[in-house]
Amino acid sequence: MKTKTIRRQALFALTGASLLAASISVQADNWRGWNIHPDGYPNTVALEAFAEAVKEQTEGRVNPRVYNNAVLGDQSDAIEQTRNGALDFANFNMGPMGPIVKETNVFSLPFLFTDVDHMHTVMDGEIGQRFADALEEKGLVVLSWFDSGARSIYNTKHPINTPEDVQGLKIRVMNNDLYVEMMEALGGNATPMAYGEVYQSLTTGVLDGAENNYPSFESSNHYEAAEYYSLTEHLIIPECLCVAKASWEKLSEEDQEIVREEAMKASAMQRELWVESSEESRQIILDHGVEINEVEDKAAFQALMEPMYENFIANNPGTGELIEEIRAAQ
Ligand code: GTR
Repeated sequence: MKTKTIRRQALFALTGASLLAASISVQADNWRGWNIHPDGYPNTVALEAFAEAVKEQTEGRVNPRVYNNAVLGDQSDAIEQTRNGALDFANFNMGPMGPIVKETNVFSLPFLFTDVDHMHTVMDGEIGQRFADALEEKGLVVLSWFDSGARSIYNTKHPINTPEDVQGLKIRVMNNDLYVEMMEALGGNATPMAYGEVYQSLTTGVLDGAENNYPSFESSNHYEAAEYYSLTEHLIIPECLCVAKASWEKLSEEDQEIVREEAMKASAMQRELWVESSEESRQIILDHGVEINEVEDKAAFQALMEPMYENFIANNPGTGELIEEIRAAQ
């Protein structure tokens, strides 16, 4: 009899505890975060540190979880899903953002920034804030800006030294018409494709090449298929750490402050890791036997981009001044 009562009391206590747990988890914002990169990539490490710190600092009120390797969908889908609040946060590249937030297309103009430091100066200042405002109007609250180095062309055929070397190559580009224009101006055949499909397309010969920075060329294993990496450095594209506006607005001011602060820390961490990781990736690629070449005459590539700039400015009023402002912000 006695044992039974104890058991019943224990059962009751257990039910009470699980009810309490259930009510806590109802109150907690369980955030789902989209990430295209694998484990160990600088962005992944920074996003995971962000998730952990937010959970700790908000005492579990916000509980973010990062889903790696684009398992929640390709980048263009994920941007839409975050805009409509189906996903809560993400690290997005401004390339595939262009078709959705038109203002960000300016970052897809080749050779816009002179180097990565220039990009950071612009994004961390007043001009960057204007882009954050444009993204917010489309449902994405920018918390901080990440690095994504400079993108260069790699392919399975030969080193690229001049635009003539690009002639006829089937090159994957990110999902944005501006990259089709860019590649065609160089004489290549542009193929827009989701990141996750590129590896197989390179190994089966559907593609001759693609373009990306060191850490992505390495972590995607594209270097196993493409043995020529030519440092065209034609695109330097900022990335954001952003939150769905719907998720953001549910937070108290105090929690918004915590989340923003942790995102700034994550950005500092990502930028630092980026530098180390680029060097490590370069070494892995070289050890594998990939031929890396400097491109001496980048001016020849830049000259072919002039019509693209002219079209862009003609089709997007006000961007001529903006481009000049960005260029002057050194
Ligand atoms: C990476 C970037 C990703 C994605 C990818 C791609 O460098 O970080 O967000 O844009 O390139 O080429 O699709």
